[in-house]
Amino acid sequence: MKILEACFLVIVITAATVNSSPIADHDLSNEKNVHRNHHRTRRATENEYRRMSPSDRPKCKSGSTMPRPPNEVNTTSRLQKLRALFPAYDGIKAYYIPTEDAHQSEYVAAHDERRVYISGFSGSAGTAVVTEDKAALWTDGRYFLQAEAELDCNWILMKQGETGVPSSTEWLGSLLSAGDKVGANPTLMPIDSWQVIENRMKDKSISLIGNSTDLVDEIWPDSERPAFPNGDIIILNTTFSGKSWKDKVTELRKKMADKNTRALFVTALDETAWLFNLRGSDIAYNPFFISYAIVEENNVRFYLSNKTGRLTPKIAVHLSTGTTGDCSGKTGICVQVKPYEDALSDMKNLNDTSSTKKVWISPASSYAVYSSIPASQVLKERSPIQLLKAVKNQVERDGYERCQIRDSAALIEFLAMLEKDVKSGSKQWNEISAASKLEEYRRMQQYNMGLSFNTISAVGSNGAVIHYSPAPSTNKNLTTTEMYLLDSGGQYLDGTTDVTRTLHFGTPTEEMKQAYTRVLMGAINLAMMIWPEGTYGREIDSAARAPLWSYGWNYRHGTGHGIGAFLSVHEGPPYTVYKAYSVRDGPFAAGMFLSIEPGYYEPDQFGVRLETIVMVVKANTPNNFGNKTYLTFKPVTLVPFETHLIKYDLLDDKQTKWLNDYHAECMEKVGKVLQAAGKTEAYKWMEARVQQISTSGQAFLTANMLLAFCLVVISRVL
Ligand SMILES: *[C@@H]1O[C@H](CO)[C@@H](O)[C@H](O)[C@H]1NC(C)=O
Ligand SMILES: *[C@@H]1O[C@H](CO)[C@@H](O)[C@H](O)[C@H]1NC(C)=O
Ligand SMILES: *[C@@H]1O[C@H](CO)[C@@H](O)[C@H](O)[C@H]1NC(C)=O
Ligand SMILES: *[C@@H]1O[C@H](CO)[C@@H](O)[C@H](O)[C@H]1NC(C)=O
Ligand SMILES: *[C@@H]1O[C@H](CO)[C@@H](O)[C@H](O)[C@H]1NC(C)=O
Ligand SMILES: *[C@@H]1O[C@H](CO)[C@@H](O)[C@H](O)[C@H]1NC(C)=O
Ligand SMILES: *[C@@H]1O[C@H](CO)[C@@H](O)[C@H](O)[C@H]1NC(C)=O
Ligand SMILES: [Mn+2]
Repeated sequence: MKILEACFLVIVITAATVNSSPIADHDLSNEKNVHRNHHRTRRATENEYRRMSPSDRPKCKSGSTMPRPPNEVNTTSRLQKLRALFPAYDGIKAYYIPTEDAHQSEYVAAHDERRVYISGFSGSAGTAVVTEDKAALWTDGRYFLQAEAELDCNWILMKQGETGVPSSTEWLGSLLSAGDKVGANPTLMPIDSWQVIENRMKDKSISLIGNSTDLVDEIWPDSERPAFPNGDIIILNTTFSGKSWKDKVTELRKKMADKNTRALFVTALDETAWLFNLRGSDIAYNPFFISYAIVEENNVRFYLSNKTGRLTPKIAVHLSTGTTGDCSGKTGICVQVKPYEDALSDMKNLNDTSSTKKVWISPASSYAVYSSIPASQVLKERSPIQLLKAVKNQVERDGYERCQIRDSAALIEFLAMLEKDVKSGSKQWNEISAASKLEEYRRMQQYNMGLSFNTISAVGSNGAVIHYSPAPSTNKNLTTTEMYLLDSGGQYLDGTTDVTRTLHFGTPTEEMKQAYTRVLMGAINLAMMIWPEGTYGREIDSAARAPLWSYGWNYRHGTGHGIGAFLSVHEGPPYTVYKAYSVRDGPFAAGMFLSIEPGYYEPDQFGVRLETIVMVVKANTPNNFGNKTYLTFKPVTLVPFETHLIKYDLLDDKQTKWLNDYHAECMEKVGKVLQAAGKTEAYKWMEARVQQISTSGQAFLTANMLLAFCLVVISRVL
């Protein structure tokens, strides 16, 4: 349920950077401008904020006879219990409940779904604020309908981005008085969010305070709360990771020395998994284990729960640690394993006023981590692991290409079978049954470790809902008249995949072909792009949009995201998001992998998205102005496009050549595998799609035919 739009970080990024998230920092400057320019209207607005009430919502109006949706959650007693804790919590008047876990993970374990528990709203983005007599939930446009249904009539639904909707601090400002206190768990709130809320409320003399007790944890009975995950942990062999954890620690220490730091505090779960060459199963679709790490000049500490004894003797050997995890009597590099709960107190102990060296933390750390030691001792900068992880080593690159071939083969085999059934009508498929069958095909592949996100399997109008994920209530049958958008991916020991293809099993309309072709042209344009090193994704994103823009079309999501090596399907840097300036961005570098996924969505009719994973490689240019390396992309996802959806006459020669080369490579690498495995149907499906097109497309053929006709006529005349 959390993973609804797993594949849509790109949209989340856009939403977080462009839309007004209630607590995002970019919002702050907007708010200042609003205050300066519209000072006179401010009082009236504040009164309106104060009067906002759950009865503004249709089903909650007094006398409403609308039936209560079955997914609505009665939160009356939960809210009562929460409010009862306010007096002991230094007399706070309101409490923030964010979506995040302590590691700022994209997806959180069920155990950490505090905002879902308190509000009943189960979407992946939102912030709840509870005062002594009101409760409000902020979420963005993807979730208005879902929130309206799930929130009971204790809640005000704050529709972010709609006019007249206050930010959380504006709302609190209208309700509270000078000297009042607002509480939040500093372990769950990112540094920026905390500081933005704190600064905005300063004007009103309202303070934000933290307390090591989480109020939702206090009221959530163990009997109702999913347990702390404690999933199994496996060792990732260097035949897949390409580098031992010891070498990674050595590299990190060099980066730490360059920045004059004495310790690195590691918060992100994909970073601890990468660092120790371990993979877990605490979070759906992500091979992570809930943990922290501290790397210092002379020791390495690793914090995680061992309640289920998952730290096996094998892992102790892998980490060169004693079975007690304490490194005593060990010579050489060893990982000290400590209880998860000790991480923040150990961070506090890094406070060393005598040292000139700082402690390196990521800007994505929680405010609790940041405030553990004096700000003067903190270097708040992108974790050095981010870049080391994003630039894959040679072993990872090779593994990546191999897993993409297997994954492409699985998808092709599935699509060949699906098309045959849908066209012949011999078997009825729907969005859900198709997604689960595809999962079976993936799971049969070597090294498969499950899916990398919840499959987006969308027929017709469902494809136009960007965050769509099939559910029994919306499930549609596959037909020969509607488009089918399929966005899916797998986890493999040697890599992570994410691929989208859009299909039509009958005769598509002109508009469908126009949309498909323009999206394809955009994908090809970006894939062919050559740029000097140092370029950011946002600077070349428009190449993918140009064929849509020229037709007055566009799409409301980013064009690409980095992807992990048996880690998260979304990782940064790099990101390719037009106009989005995010601290998480970084320039493209050779050896990074990312998606290229433009789309077009015709509301209530269909959606088109084409997503291919590419590797950043050195380009062959005649010059290298500025002594720079010039870079380009090499596709590694190898699934052919739909020939009958392409209007070849729209493609220029270079685009056609790219398509021809791509299809030849699909045949060469995946076709071969299918043929060798005797998968005749799948091989034939491919063959029908990889026909080489002459470089001026249909137009060229027509001209040739005309010329031939003329020659015949002329020769007859002569
Ligand atoms: C919600 O639960 C409370 C008791 O906790 C009950 O009094 C109330 O009637 C319930 N509300 C609805 C709408 O069912
Ligand atoms: C934190 O809040 C809880 C719950 O209100 C309270 O019991 C506890 O004493 C508070 N702790 C501190 C250090 O104020
Ligand atoms: C790693 O893989 C190599 C080659 O397959 C194998 O020989 C070795 O035993 C593996 N190591 C571990 C710890 O599994
Ligand atoms: C983890 O738990 C197992 C089983 O209880 C135990 O044998 C092992 O020593 C523990 N490891 C650490 C590092 O605590
Ligand atoms: C850090 O240590 C100094 C000196 O021991 C102390 O005065 C200060 O309060 C500590 N800071 C924090 C945030 O714990
Ligand atoms: C989907 O197909 C099933 C099985 O043929 C059929 O029972 C059902 O009515 C179809 N649903 C729709 C919405 O057409
Ligand atoms: C580029 O590199 C060449 C050879 O290393 C050097 O001679 C030249 O000065 C450099 N040019 C610039 C602009 O740095
Ligand atoms: Mn993607």
